[in-house]
Amino acid sequence: MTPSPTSLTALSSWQALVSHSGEIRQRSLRDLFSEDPSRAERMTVEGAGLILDYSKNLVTEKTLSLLLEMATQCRLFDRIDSMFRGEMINRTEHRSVLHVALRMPKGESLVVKGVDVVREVHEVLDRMGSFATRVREGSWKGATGKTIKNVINIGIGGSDLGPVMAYEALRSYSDRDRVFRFVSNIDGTDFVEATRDLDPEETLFIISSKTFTTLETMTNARTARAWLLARLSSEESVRHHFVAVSTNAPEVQKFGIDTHNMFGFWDWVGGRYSMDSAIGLSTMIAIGPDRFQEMLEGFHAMDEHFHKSPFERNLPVLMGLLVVWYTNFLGSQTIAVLPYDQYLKRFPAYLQQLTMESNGKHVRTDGSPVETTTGPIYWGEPGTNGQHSFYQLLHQGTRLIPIDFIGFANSRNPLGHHHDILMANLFAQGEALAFGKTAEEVRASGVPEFQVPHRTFEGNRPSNTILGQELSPRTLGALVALYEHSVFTQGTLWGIDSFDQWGVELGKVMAVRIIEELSGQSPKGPPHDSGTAALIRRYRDMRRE
Ligand code: G6Q
Repeated sequence: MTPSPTSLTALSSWQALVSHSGEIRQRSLRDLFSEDPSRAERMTVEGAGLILDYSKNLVTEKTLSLLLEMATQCRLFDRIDSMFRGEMINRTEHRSVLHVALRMPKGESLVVKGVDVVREVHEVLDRMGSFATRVREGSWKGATGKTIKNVINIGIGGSDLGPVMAYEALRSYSDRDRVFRFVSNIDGTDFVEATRDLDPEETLFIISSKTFTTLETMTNARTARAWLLARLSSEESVRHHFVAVSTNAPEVQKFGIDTHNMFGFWDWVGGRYSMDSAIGLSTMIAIGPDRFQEMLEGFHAMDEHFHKSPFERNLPVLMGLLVVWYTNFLGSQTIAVLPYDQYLKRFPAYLQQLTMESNGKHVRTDGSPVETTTGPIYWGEPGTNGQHSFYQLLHQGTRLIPIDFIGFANSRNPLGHHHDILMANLFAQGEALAFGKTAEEVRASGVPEFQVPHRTFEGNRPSNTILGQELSPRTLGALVALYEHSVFTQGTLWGIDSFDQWGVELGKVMAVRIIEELSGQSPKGPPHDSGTAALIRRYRDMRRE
């Protein structure tokens, strides 16, 4: 039987935080900063090459000590340690959760159920390295002897979002002689647009699917095979143009992919925690095995920091606790992630899965209802574009939206003053949001009276600033691990299983049933509601063929 998680709301720290939140609502960041000139210095921590300045949050020393006490009362350290030891903490799926083993250095060992998983990880990494090198050097040829110039990853969810995000983030390190594309959507447009200008003889498909049964991926994979065979009629050519990343060797073989060209991983790697496993094969081909290794080192450095640093200086723990603070005590519903780096344009989309699939849960590990609101909605866009769009609501809207600003001291593309202007905007936004502009200040600047309310900024809008040297593979690894572990911290406090995703099942099952009906088969199972039935009828009437 699954033991009941700690009752969060019964904890003394919870009760104290409830009453303390009333005090904090009366405080302003202006006051907190003017009362304590060393606030920013005290509330800045460093780990794995990243700096987190959390001073512009609606917290005092007391808030932090109560949040840290709550983490201790929820036995956060034991849970972290259980994950690192490979215990079966994903209880609803009876699995260990060992993405941290994917980035342990060669030579270390972690034995789970009698198997040294680190050794297995490095065996796969070595095979990936040889394959990636052959593609990069041009010695892996297509069936007609042409060099591979195009690499297309076909996958969805965790088998797509990480690879796309990492490719975009590390594009400046990538092999510019090759085209990298990603097909995920079942919408045929995705495949057609990704391949329309490519030569099948020069194209390699990586079919990335842990299960190798996912409807979208397998449909796209079969379409890719037909596209290839329309040019190269021999079935034999498939093995030159398709490789697989999967845990399901029999299905890979059935598809016609040589299992020598399959790169495996394990049931203890969750899809959304898999970009540093073999699912990262496209990343490795793009940036090369050495850079991929640097990315793993960045992940590992943050893992070590999370496992070994005291909570009060622990970046993921602090960020996770702040999310719980805003979500449960100050009533915020969302978190905005605003990277001031164009290469991170897909980072918010990646984080949406990581955070919301992990912590969008309504029951706890023992099946009992959660006691509090859980996973907030994550969203975002790169700065400065967002400033000319939704920042109005951040500055003067009626909602409390904590923000994570992300920026780097150095640009990968130094160009005149661009980078200083970019970073000036990041710093200015954090400052303006926190301190605003009072009516008196507005008046003093000569604004006509009728405009004063419109041009007043109440401030007190919280943000974190995450700063790194530059967006390198190592920094990216550390940044992703920072969010992975922040999610884990939040999930532990809420007592939920952050590693399952049962909520995506129902819609999948219902779609399969409706697919049959759209192709003319009579409905099976219980009747649809009248609205859905009418939509299906209308669609069939409107469809051209
Ligand atoms: C992630 C989820 C989910 C999964 C996709 C693809 O944590 O499990 O997004 O990654 O459904 O699954 P396959 O890799 O099995 O095709």
